[in-house]
Amino acid sequence: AYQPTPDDRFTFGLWTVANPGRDPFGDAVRTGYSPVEAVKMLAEIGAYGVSLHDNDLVPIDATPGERDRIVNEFKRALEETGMKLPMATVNLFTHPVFKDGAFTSNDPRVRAYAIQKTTDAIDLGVELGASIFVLWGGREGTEVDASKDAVEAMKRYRESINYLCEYARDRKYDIKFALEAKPNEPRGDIYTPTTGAMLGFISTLDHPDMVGVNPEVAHERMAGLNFYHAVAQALECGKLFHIDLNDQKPGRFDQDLRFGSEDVKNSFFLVKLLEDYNYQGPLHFDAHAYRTEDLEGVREFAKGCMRTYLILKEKVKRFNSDPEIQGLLQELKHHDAGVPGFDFTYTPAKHQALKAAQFDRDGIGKKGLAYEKLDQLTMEIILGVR
Ligand code: 3MF
Ligand code: MG
Ligand code: MG
Ligand code: MG
Repeated sequence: AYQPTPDDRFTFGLWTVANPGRDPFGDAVRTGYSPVEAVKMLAEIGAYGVSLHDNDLVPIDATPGERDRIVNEFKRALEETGMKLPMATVNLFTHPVFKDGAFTSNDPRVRAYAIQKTTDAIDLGVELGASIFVLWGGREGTEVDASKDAVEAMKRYRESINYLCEYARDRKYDIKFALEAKPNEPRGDIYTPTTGAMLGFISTLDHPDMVGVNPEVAHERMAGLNFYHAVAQALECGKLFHIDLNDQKPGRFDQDLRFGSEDVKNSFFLVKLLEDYNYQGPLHFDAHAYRTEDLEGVREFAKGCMRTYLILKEKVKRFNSDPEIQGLLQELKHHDAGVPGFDFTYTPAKHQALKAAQFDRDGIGKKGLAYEKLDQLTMEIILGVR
């Protein structure tokens, strides 16, 4: 049981299992999996596919000949294992040229280079079969607000995303963009810091239909937000194009912990949301193994991410078919009779009905809602005794 298969659509960033365990205070502790090794290992443990940044595969200074050799070798690994590559992205954060931003840099040469690098990365992604292109603006922000007009920065950001959409349309690429928000790290503050802020930004683009979001558990939780709520909003407006699954303690540096290893309850509601609403995109892990681990530990980490998702998926089934829980939820719906003549859409006549309605304010306010019981039953399902 809980053995993943490609039908489960689990994917991992190449950078996740390649992660060498470096941190701001310590050196690499392991040589992570190379791209070809990662594809083979992940295929063995039942994943569906992988994703990549351009430079996870092709070094930034590769010659065109080297690029083609590397890409062909990687394609062969995908073919041999049957692994897919549904998502690609671009690294606009490692090289010093991006130290003060990419699309929002004050320097037009940096902005132009960022667009050049991104369009090349889109070509690479499409060549490898990607239909989703993620953009995480890790360096799009500031420490020194005197240095950059934040209004101007939004305009530059919009101009760049509009350019990328035009490029994809001109090339007739079957690709959509997913914007990934993060409140801070590596910048002191990053622009459009939450999934909600991204959704607002998207509605100002030239081709909003081509652009959605890629929310990440750790990123919303760093800011103390409820990730389940953030994803629900994105899903409800048809913008959940992709998702980065991991885990995180609130208010800390970006920990990228194994999925479900920290906040089991929020993870449960996240899985419930994705399953109940039939999210069909990749279930993508953007996390890494603890710094204590060797390659065997990295493999255990990857297995654990998928296994926990499948366990929580089964818990969701239990929740959805538990007679006592469903009874409580049913009772909460008994108000559905509502108010005669009023259905929450405005017409002058319906508003007359609303104006005339009598509400038992005190009675409604007094009645308990039995949420203690509901939550305890939910916890007992999660804890495995129900
Ligand atoms: C950083 C991230 C990034 C993005 C990646 C995809 C390295 O916190 O989450 O992972 O997910 O760049 O766009
Ligand atoms: Mg992250
Ligand atoms: Mg990270
Ligand atoms: Mg991410």
